[in-house]
Amino acid sequence: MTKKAEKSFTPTGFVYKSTTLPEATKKDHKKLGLTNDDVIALFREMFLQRRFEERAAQMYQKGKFGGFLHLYIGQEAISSATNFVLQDDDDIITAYRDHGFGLVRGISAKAGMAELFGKATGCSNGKGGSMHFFNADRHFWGGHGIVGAHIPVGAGLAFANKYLDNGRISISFFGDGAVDQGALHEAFNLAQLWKLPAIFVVENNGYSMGTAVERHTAAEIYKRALAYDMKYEIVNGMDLFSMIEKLQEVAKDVRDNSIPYFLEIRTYRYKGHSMSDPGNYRTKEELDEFKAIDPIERLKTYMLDKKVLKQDEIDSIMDEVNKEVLDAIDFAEESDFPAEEELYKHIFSGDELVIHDHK
Ligand SMILES: Cc1ncc(C[n+]2csc(CCOP(=O)(O)OP(=O)(O)O)c2C)c(N)n1
Ligand SMILES: [Mg+2]
Repeated sequence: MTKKAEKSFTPTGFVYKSTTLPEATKKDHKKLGLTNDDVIALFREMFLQRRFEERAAQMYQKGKFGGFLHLYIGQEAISSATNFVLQDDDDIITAYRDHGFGLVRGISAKAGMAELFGKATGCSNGKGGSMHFFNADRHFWGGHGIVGAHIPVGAGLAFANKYLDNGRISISFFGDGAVDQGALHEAFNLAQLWKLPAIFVVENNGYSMGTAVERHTAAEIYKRALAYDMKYEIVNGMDLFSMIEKLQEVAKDVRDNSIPYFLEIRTYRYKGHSMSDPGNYRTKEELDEFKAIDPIERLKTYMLDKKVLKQDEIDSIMDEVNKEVLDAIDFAEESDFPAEEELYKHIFSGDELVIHDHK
């Protein structure tokens, strides 16, 4: 028998405990150690992720490429805060909603768009597609399609870092749909037993495909940490500064003390699960409530209030990003598909991937 959702996911009033957002931080960016230039760069980067995906969706609808396309729109504060706080050689791994992490971890808009188009100039040489962005140079280990299966890989990256005693940490992202997979529990158990320097992050966006979180999981998600005596926090993923503040604290603890940590990030995806999802399982009112706390719009308002930038300066950054993405589309269209013999490459280790740096 299915349990009928009492009401859907809202950011404000009480509906279901798992989906109540913690309050956004009221902190000034300078108190978090950010300069005005940092804030501007973070805004640009978040907007690049957004615009890249808006255009990718258009290209998909025009039939320029096929397969799956899962958009990260609404969740961009999480990838940007992560890349800002972590060291360049800390290891990041995520599931299939991976374009944002790829873009913040050094994959150019051109290499990303070409990958979506299946072209040889893409970040995975056109053979990975949307779900398999990857940039080993910047310690971004993908892009994984099987729900929960990459969580033990994230623990393994932390194990390697501990074994090599190199001071690096790993951070693994997964959706709320992954928390009841056995792989998560195996990874949590060993991570805590072996005190691995690993941050495990659930991006709780309220839904696993079309199933609301209160209909697919039996208890508050952060409580998974309690069974393993693991430290945990709940973070507001719709607010860049809340994310940065918490990650600074947690990354330091994990690095200094070699311990695992679990973060439940509460966030929202504005688009459907993938391009074929019309999103009939949620109301327009719910969507509007979350749009009112859009992390990018919120940052724009903050920059204007604090006089970090004026409106025309924000507009010119957005114009520049628009152009960067349009150029990426031209580049992807003009690039070639991989040659036939490429089919047999990169199946076993030893075949080096061609790294394209299309800035
Ligand atoms: C083991 C496994 N079971 C089922 C699927 C099909 N599937 C793909 S995405 C998805 C939903 C996952 O939702 P969530 O973890 O909340 O991530 P989100 O899409 O919200 O980012 C499912 C069930 C899969 N890819 N792997
Ligand atoms: Mg989800």
